[in-house]
Amino acid sequence: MNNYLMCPSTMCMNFDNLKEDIRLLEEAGIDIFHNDVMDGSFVPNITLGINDIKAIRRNTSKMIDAHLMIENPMNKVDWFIDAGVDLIYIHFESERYVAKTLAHIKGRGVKAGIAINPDTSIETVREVLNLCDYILFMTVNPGFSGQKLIEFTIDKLQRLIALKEQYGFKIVIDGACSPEVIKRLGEMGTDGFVLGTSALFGKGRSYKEVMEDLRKL
Ligand code: S6P
Ligand code: MG
Repeated sequence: MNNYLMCPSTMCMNFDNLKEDIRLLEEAGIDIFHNDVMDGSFVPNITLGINDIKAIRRNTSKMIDAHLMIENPMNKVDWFIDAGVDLIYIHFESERYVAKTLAHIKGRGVKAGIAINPDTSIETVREVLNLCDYILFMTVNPGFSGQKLIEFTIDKLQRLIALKEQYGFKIVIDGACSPEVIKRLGEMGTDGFVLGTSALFGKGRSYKEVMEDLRKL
């Protein structure tokens, strides 16, 4: 059994029956609820907001994150911390004061991380790696579920994995994490995966059955 951090993407959940869906995912052995927050400006889509995250928080004691795909997150991270998230990812391109924002998040006792877009180089984010507890490594352009993995990101992933020991961060992959991708990138040294339509949701089987197979990869 692997112990990858398995992070279901909550925007793929059944919001008609949120409480029960959370319970079923917990029972299936997931680790972190991954909450995609989009503002329709930084990315061309709008998804979860503060009230959705508060509802998820009320119904689980598991770790929950907020993946902020919004402009100028510095002004807004406190809203998410007050809503009870345990980990916040911000995008380097969305914020003028990245280090200051990461330090602020950590100062409030919450884990912090950056999300690295496919086009963003490690050199661009190098100065803030020492402030990151987690890195959200994007293998698709942010905005939508159900996309195809962008293959040229894998070379960069290899180089980021080589820096893990020096900086002590964990790497979570976001986008197109199918069972094949989880096996391949897990063997390379990745710590966790966001589970969306490629691995977990809409498979016509219970979360428990699907997760049992994913744990064997
Ligand atoms: C995309 C977002 C992701 C997706 C997830 C969906 O902008 O950040 O978290 O929800 O990647 O997974 P899949 O398997 O449908 O690509
Ligand atoms: Mg995400």
